[in-house]
Amino acid sequence: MSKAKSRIAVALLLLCLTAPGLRASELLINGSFELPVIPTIDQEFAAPSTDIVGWAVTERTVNINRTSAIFGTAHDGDQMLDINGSNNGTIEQSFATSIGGEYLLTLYYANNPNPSMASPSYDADVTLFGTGTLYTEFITHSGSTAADMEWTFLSHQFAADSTTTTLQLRSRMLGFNGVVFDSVSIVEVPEPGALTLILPGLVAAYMWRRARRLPRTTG
Ligand SMILES: [Ca+2]
Ligand SMILES: [Ca+2]
Repeated sequence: MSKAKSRIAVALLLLCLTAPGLRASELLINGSFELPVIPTIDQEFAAPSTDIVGWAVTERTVNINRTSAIFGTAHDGDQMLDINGSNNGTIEQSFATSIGGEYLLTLYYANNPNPSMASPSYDADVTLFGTGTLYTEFITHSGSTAADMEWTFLSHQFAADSTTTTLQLRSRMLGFNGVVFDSVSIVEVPEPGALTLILPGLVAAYMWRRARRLPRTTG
């Protein structure tokens, strides 16, 4: 392969690795609820508050709980969200979307295992708003203990219908303990068209590697 062709192959490879739409970059800020670092094992945030980085508490109260013998183990990092502070809270985050673009929401949920003020089960809504309601899921969880949170996975792919989409987590019950959330993520799903564009680059890179390897094995 000539030097010029090699250079083109390298350029195509770099394009493959950096092409927008192929890398699943995170659209949410602080989906693991690690910020702010709370000074004790739990802290309450009352509406209206934007003290939980990236999020807005819009109704009543929520807690951030830290991994501990009372609150169990966060799914990721050291902190998690209890959607009930001392009562039923709501928290939201808006993010930029492209109209018609496909996105994937993933999160883990459990329930606050604190035996004090325990309920038989814990209820909350997970909702996505665009121009209207794009998705809403009523979730219920029970059985979490500090030793085993029994984190449950939720995922949902959706098409955005506006330039801003809002994720809302909302408690559906009174009380000090609620559904706990962690590892909340939204990423753009690559369009099939992006892969078609990128395929020739991958082929060129493969051919270039082969061409470089062949002289060594034969010579
Ligand atoms: Ca976390
Ligand atoms: Ca609480």
